[in-house]
Amino acid sequence: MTITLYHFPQSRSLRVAWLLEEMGLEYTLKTIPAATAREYAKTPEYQAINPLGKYPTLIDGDLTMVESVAIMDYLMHKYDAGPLKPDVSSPDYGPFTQWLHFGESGMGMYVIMLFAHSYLLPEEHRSARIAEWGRAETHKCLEFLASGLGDKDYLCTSGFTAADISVFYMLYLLKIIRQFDDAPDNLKTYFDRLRQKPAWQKISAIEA
Ligand SMILES: N[C@@H](CCC(=O)N[C@@H](CS)C(=O)NCC(=O)O)C(=O)O
Repeated sequence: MTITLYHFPQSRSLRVAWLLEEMGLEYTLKTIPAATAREYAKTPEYQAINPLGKYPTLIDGDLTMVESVAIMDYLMHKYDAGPLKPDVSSPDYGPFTQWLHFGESGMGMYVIMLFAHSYLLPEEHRSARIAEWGRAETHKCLEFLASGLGDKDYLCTSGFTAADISVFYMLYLLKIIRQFDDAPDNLKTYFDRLRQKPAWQKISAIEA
């Protein structure tokens, strides 16, 4: 079976690439340069595999999947995730599942609203009210995450898991748009700890 990941640097495909590295799976990375990613997403070639025109897309044999966290879940169930996914019998399993999804479903909308209305959109299309709403809701998410982390090194008591990869991506986006400076101290230390991971260093160094 050949795994192929369509990757656009700085996008959510980083989550999947990081997990593939940590799991030690063989895969082909199709990196689409950031400058042409939107155009490439509209081509018949890419539309045939992802009509939404988003990244990531994962192909595993006959299977094509979108949605970064769903892809992570799939990979961890299909292949040996080792300690990256606590066993269902472990007390960590519930928190693990919560944080894995919180990274996208819980935080994603607020972080993206803040991202879009303070950074991504042309200034004339930005709304200060939406940015403020996104900032306030993101702040709540960060406080919640910080209390879940407490004084642990990672979200699960067992150690580093895929849940850390999932939430890290949102912290990374906040860092890019300079909205992470007021984050709780334990989250800042956590972010610095995660970005030292060799697999993150490898995939985040891939040029756009
Ligand atoms: N919920 C989806 C979101 C996918 C998504 O919005 N990806 C962004 C990059 S992070 C994208 O492809 N944006 C390009 C565009 O919207 O044109 C996931 O987690 O995979």
